[in-house]
Amino acid sequence: VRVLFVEHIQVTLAIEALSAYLTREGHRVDVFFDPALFADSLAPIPALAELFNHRRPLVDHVKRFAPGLVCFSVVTEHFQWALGMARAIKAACDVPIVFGGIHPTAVPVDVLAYPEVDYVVVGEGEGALADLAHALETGGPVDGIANLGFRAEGAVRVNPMRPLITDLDSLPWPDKDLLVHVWRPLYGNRYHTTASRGCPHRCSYCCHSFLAPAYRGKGPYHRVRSVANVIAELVEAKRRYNPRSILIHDNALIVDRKWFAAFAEAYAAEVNIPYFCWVSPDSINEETVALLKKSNCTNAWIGVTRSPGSAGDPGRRARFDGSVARALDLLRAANIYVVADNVYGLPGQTAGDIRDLIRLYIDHPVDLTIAFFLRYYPKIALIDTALAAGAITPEQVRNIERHGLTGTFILPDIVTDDTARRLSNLMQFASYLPRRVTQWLLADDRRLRLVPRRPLWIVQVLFADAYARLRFGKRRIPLIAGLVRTASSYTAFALRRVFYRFK
Ligand code: B12
Ligand code: SF4
Repeated sequence: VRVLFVEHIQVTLAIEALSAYLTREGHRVDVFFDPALFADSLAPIPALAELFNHRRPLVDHVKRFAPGLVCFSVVTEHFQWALGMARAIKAACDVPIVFGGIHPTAVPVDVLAYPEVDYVVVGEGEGALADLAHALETGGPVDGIANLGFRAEGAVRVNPMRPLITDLDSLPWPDKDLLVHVWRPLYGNRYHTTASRGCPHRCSYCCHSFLAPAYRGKGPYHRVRSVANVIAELVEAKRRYNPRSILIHDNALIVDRKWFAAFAEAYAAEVNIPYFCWVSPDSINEETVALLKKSNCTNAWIGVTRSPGSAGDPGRRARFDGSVARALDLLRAANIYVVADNVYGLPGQTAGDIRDLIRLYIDHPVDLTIAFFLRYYPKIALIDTALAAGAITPEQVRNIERHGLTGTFILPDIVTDDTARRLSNLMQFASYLPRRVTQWLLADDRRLRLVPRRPLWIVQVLFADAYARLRFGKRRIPLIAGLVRTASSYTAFALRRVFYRFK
């Protein structure tokens, strides 16, 4: 059957994975990319988003391609966008629409309450989507398809999930050609991939806190591709796209050290393109840093929730003892660009915790400190803690689950306390400011008022780039160049939309 994916802002691995799988099964796949201008949670401007909306071009595309199935991969904050697009399609043509991805997986019944959605797929989508496409093509029944949710006789039914795919090598590589004209300019010819599925950790604000229990009894949750399979994909990527860098999206690349040692050896020998990856503090030691360095890892992201030694971590992130500081120092000593990722607004987190983080970055500077404000996504384990602590109300939970209303991500709408806002800004500069200045500001709440309370991330980008230029020279000035590239890509999208001629 002809299958159309509708893609929102980012080129996602999920759609590339599903496209490759359906193509191998003999279906014809196409994609419609909506840059969703001004609709991103980082800079939403509703009036402009409406002006630049891509509903009409999408409907034209649907009429032209005449799909037998339209697919959306939905994260919570894009749920309303996806519904709007689905509604536009339904108003113009009679074609079945399926929503898959993390949001429908978490709350399938809530998603199916919307009439514009015909089916949901919960969990891993390959098998269920192929079964659905096959059933629609042959006119066969859909009601027995594992992982599928649908409406039947006035009620919603969600079938049990099939076992997880244990042999990831059996899957085709992501279909990078699908949106190569988008990801190459948008990401600066950076190739995205992943070597595993699942995660060994269960941080309470993350999807794995509810996905892993939901999959209990369905096979091992954290699965890794063989080194040979990952390297073969990257060698092919090098040949085909000659990427500037590779971004490995695994939640933690170094879990099995033996696997990573083999990967690093093979990568250095056969790929050797600079790469970015996520590491967890407890996986970092002299040996793993040497392997990262040897295999040409230039940027490492590391998740930090609280500073080392803090008691009781409501985020339940992986172990945080002295390993965080040590990991930061080892990575920096190896001349790897270190990005420290922090979560603010956790229930029970205090201004004192942010002060601890600032002290951490004074003593153990990093290249970039990112601070994201917690958002409650449907079914994450932290919701129970937050409800019990009165940090959110049952009505807010209902709105998140039913309508995908999660609030903003980068603006501290959850943190209303001015001191916390100022501290969060100071933390983002703690690695760049002279330590005495930071210590002076930190020592007294009256001095802290010199730090603005509004988010300063644009200023931070300028500082971070200047700092990187000093540390690494010209070869790595990642942020401004990235922002300029993104801005020019989106301007091109906007112009194309302005001059779009309706069919
Ligand atoms: C890598 C990643 C990213 C990368 C994506 C890079 C890329 N080119 O793909 C980047 C950094 C860009 C990113 C951005 C964002 N991300 Co992100 N990301 C992830 C991560 C770590 C892995 C996702 C992935 O690609 N997995 C590999 C693919 C193959 O698997 P999959 O996504 O699980 O898809 C399978 C099934 O879900 C299903 N499926 C998925 N879509 C569909 C569609 C159909 C029709 C069907 C049938 C099935 C189906 O089938 C797929 C194959 O089995 C997940 C956490 C996780 N481990 O899942 C978070 C995660 C998805 N991200 C999250 C968030 C919040 C975001 C952002 C909204 C952040 C932001 N404000 O910018 C954006 C949104 C981007 C977008 N348009 O989707 C949240 C979503 C939570 C929620 N409930 O919405 C997650 C779950 C992390 C978390 N906090 O728990 N992300
Ligand atoms: S380590 Fe990262 S991906 Fe894994 S559970 Fe924690 S936040 Fe989620």
